[in-house]
Amino acid sequence: MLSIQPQEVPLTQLPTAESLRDQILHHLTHAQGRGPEFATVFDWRLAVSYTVRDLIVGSWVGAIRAARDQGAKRVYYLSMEFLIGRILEDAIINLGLDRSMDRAMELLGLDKHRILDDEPDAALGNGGLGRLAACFMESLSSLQCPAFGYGIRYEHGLFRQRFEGGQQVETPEDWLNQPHPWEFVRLDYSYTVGFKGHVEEVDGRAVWHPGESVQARAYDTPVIGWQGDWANTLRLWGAHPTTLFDLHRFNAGDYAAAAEPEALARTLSRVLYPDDTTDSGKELRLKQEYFLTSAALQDILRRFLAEHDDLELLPEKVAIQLNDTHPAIAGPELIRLLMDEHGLDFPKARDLARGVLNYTNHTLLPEALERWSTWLMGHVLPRHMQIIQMIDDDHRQATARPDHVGIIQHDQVQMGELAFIMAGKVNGVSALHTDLVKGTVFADLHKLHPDRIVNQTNGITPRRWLRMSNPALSGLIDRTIGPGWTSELDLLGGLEPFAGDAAFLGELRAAKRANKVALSNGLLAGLGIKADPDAIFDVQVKRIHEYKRQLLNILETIALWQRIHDDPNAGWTPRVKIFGGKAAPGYWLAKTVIHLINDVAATINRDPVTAKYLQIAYPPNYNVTMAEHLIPAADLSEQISTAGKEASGTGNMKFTMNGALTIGTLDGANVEIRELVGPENFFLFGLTAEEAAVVRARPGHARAAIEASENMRIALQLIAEGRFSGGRADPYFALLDRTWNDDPFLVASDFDAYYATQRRIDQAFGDAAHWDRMAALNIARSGFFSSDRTIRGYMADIWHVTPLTGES
Ligand code: T68
Repeated sequence: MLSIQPQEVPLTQLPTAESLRDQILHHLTHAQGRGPEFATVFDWRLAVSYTVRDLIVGSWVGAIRAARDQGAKRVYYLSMEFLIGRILEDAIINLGLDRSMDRAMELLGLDKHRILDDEPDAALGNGGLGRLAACFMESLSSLQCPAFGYGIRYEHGLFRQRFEGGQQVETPEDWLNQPHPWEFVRLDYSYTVGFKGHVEEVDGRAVWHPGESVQARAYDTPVIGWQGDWANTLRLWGAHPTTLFDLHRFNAGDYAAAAEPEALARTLSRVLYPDDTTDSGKELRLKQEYFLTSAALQDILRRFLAEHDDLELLPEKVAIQLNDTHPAIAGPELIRLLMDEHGLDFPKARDLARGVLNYTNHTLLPEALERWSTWLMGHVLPRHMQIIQMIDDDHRQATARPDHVGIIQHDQVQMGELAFIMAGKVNGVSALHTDLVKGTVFADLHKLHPDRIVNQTNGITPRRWLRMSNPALSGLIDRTIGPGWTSELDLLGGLEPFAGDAAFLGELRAAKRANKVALSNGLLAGLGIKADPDAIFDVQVKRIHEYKRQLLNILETIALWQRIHDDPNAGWTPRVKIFGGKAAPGYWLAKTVIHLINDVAATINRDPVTAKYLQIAYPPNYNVTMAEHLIPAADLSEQISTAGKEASGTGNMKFTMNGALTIGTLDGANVEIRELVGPENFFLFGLTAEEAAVVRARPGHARAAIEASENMRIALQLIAEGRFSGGRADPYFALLDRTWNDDPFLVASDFDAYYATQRRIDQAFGDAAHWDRMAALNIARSGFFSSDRTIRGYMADIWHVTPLTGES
């Protein structure tokens, strides 16, 4: 037993600038082995990071000890993606060190921005789903809820994007080719994960003999909460070979084959799949999903059994959240561990598994619903295929369900159905989305289990997305209502009376303008684009996908350009259209849209007649860090997905909180944003989800809408003439053909409403006082969209956990 007292202390007193300076110099010397006169920016960044890290570990170890000592229920968030971005500045802010660290860097003669900018983004995710997981981790710590995030330590995160001739080119991302100061490798927490092989029956019990295996090794990163009192663990698994090297094959001269075990293992945690909301169905992806899930569940059971000796207590002590179906193999895996390793019978194992597992659905798009052929599942995970069959048979018998309902359909394992059937609770991510989940994808299962589906509208952490990324605005809010909003975002409501206060609105405008000037300077330096800070900054940043309708935006831009060009003196409101986002490398049509935006930008930006009124910027390689610069500088937020297609959106919330107004459809969380900020402070357009379904079913809907819309015809005609592509139209034939003849996302049917709403926005922007008032009300009423509120909802309705209080 422990006979010595713990040495680490939680941060009760903030260090002074002088002590930070000394610690930085200490780490520079002792961790980096450099004197200040020889140190590179990288050396300094690591020294600063270690200094900050030292101030986190006390709370971290304390939090882990408190949870263990109190035998607390733990929350486990299983996700194939954690889109973290940079860590250093976030940690500085949450520890409350921003001022003293600024001063410490000054004392050392360091340029703070150069140091912060040296850190690569941890880009271990594609988009919203991965970023949500990162916001949730931060809120879990800020709320002192004992939790672990489990994911994969991808060597290569989401690819880097550049443009060549306007087209997307992908190159590998390489964040781990340099030391990563935030992680702690735990060689003592390693688990074997098997694949393939066969199942044998021994004395009536199944014994799985895997044909391949790898070792999952834990790499831990502390996630510090607001004010530094609590840190949870993000545990990412790295894959390593179980047998290092095949010496027999090596000695026989077959050097490549000798290294095979290593090669197999390393591919598992090598690279993040870059497909967002599409199911690529590859064997490696299934293996990655099982690798994460099995390692996490083995770790969860190990921790549970170290504290409790009765497996019956599992549901009381463990809550597991499956972030989409990607870790849905958790149901069969937990049953397998409980039956094959701990000797429980199937009904007991099933009930315990259902007592701990919950599932979040993030999409209704049919192409995103994971399905694996029973052949592949049986080949890669033969024991799990047997258990899936048992779960499905058991559910059929228990519910007398219709034949078309169930996990296995048409020789495919449907992971959504598997996750649903094995979950205590299933949740959607916005009110509208949850209703659609109940009414469409899971309509039959919902009828059989009417209490299972609940809603938890997404949220974002105000620490990163307001306090850190928008110091100008957060400073104003602090001065106006005090800093309490940072942890109780509803306090932003206190700004409401100031929406009529000219002095406050003036400062709000000044803060926005400062952010716009900074962005404008960046666009000039990076892209050579002259963005007038007094123009509307109109921003659409997100993955490029047909349903998100960047095409609608660029077609409107083309039509507008033509109108300005025809009549330049008609009093146009200057606009800068800003796009950002990546397309999945295999998503050809999305890549065509990127090409089109870049082609259109190149033509329009050099038109001297319209230059004052319209500029287009598409900086490459949109990521979390770029979002942190773009969102605070936006006047207008584009949330224009086809109604019924965007499950929630979280970018929409970030813009609202930063005082941008939204042009949007009644989709996902836009619906709730509009209700809360007030319909008069939101620019709504377009078909509803119900209307969209009706129009989509009408043959020739796109052609009819195009024929009725002069503006849309102008835009399509210019593309067809090759006006943006050197007289050649062939790059866009397929896109035009699809727009005229298919248009599943109803760009044509919503075009005129969108164009007209943009012109209303031109008018509204001209009335600065009124615009500022609307912006202020958007901020004041955005408190609901804190991920603290979301996490409190999960804690109360799904996990049944309460926060802990720190040291026991
Ligand atoms: C997003 N989904 C939703 N998926 O599109 C968005 N998918 O509306 C929602 O706000 C967000 O989840 C959070 O709930 C995704 O981001 C993926 O990234 C993804 C990745 C791999 C496979 C499938």
